[in-house]
Amino acid sequence: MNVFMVYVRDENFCQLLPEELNRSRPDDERTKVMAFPPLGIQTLAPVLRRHGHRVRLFDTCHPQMKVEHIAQAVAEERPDVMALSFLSTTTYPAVKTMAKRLKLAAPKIPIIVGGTFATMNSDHILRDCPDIDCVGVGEGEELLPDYLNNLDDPSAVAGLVWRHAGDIVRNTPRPLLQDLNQFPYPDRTSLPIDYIESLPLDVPAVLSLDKFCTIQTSRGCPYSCIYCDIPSLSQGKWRYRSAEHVLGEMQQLNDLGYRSIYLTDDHFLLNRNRIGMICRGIIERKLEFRWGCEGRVDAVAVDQLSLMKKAHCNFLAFGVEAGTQKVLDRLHKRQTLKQVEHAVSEAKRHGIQRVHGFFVIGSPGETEADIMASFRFAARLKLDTFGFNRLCAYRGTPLWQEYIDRGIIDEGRDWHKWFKCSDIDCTALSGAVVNRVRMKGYALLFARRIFWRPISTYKLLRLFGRHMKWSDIFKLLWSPFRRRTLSRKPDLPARMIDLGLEEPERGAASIT
Ligand code: B12
Repeated sequence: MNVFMVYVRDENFCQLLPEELNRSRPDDERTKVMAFPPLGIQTLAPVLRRHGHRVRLFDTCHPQMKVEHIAQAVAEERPDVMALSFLSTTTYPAVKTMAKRLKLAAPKIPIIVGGTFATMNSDHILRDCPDIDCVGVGEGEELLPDYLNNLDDPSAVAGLVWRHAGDIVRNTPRPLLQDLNQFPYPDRTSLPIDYIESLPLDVPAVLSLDKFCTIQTSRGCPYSCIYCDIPSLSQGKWRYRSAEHVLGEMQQLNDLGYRSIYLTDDHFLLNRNRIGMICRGIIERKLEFRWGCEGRVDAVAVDQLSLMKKAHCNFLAFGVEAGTQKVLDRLHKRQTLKQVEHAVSEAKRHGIQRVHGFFVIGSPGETEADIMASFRFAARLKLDTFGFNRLCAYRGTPLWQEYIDRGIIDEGRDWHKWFKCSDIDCTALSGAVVNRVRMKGYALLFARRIFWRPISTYKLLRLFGRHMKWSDIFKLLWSPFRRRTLSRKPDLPARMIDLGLEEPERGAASIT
């Protein structure tokens, strides 16, 4: 069969590289984009090919892979199936637009969607979007080939949610995959795109022009932080590929010339032995790429950090979240400030080049003093980079459930939305206050950093300066202090709209 696989993404999470950096040679057909590669479709394409299907990949970050181009290709090539893949709530509107346009181009060709958000909202999506024919719930490696084999009998496909005689039919669920070593390595060559290692920000922050890709070595996380939906998606389990299988893929990437790799694992740092085996393998095979990953602070062992450094790990991102134990406990983070300090200082002591801290602000129960305590905490830590984002509630998280229980969110009407806590929760500070305190916090953090760590600050700026104009670096540094103009009004829960509380600040004060 001939399958079109389309990765639909949020436009603000990708950016074309500036013209002067985009074409290395005049005959270069490839486009350079600052974005993460679409690992979902890259993973599924070779699996389908192994089953004898032909697959064509599209990624909407490419200037010639926008909805109109794909619709034209559909009209010309008439694939047997169109499979749309997307990650999050934020992309759902774009997916609906895509499905509508592709259906117009080829009304009889079935459209199946999959990915994290689709998995969690399958019935809702089918009720909401007539252009989508079915949803593949969960992992696609076995489900998608099974679906293609049973196009005439969708009832035979475990994990499929589909329409039949006007009803929505939910087939028996498909269990989580047990053996992740059985699949071919992702296809990173078909798309005519070079993904560029960058900071995921709204100014061009290119880190290097080396060949860059992502890799997933494990799935899931056993913890239950209130803002994360991974435990519900992965049923609280952590599954992993063997070190050998991972090293085989890394060897291939090394031989293909990749020199920068980012692990998208939910929690790479969970199993020390496995990290040890992978790192020793990288060293023994003399693989040349640098790599980065994310993880919890309580899983880091000193001996592994030194080995990770030797194996060219140059980036480590920790979910720090907050600088007060009170907020960490409210988020069910199950970590202490001491553990954070230990992990960050050990990572720096062992020479990890860039250690990043993810923080959230505007959490329920958090005061202005708590936010400033987080900034002061960040200033004390030897972090190289940091991000302070407003906490959001996504469907499938314990926090979302709490808001349903508190009568703030109406599951039936709000399922397709996501909310900043500060817009909807009266126990959180209002958005305006959070933004004001954040500016103050950043000013303190930057000042302390320049004063206490001038050399590392200079080195970091020099790294940015290799591929960025100084005006862009200045914009990057200035961005936390810019007044934010909303590109779109924030989503509000249906009940707040019913009550006419469409100003988040007022709504937050009176909904509960
Ligand atoms: C890497 C990553 C990113 C990268 C982007 C990656 C990219 N390709 O563009 C960056 C950092 C930019 C990012 C940004 C955001 N992300 Co993100 N991200 C991830 C992360 C950690 C890994 C994704 C990944 O590479 N997975 C590996 C591949 C192999 O898995 P997959 O794509 O899910 O595909 C599998 C299945 O879903 C299925 N499948 C996929 N497509 C299809 C299609 C069909 C037809 C079928 C049948 C099956 C199928 O089969 C695949 C193989 O099993 C996930 C967490 C996670 N575990 O998924 C969060 C995650 C998806 N992100 C999340 C969020 C919230 C965001 C942001 C909104 C954050 C923000 N506030 O700014 C943005 C929005 C990005 C967007 N929509 O474009 C949430 C989504 C929650 C939700 N319900 O919406 C997640 C789940 C994290 C979390 N803990 O909650 N993200």
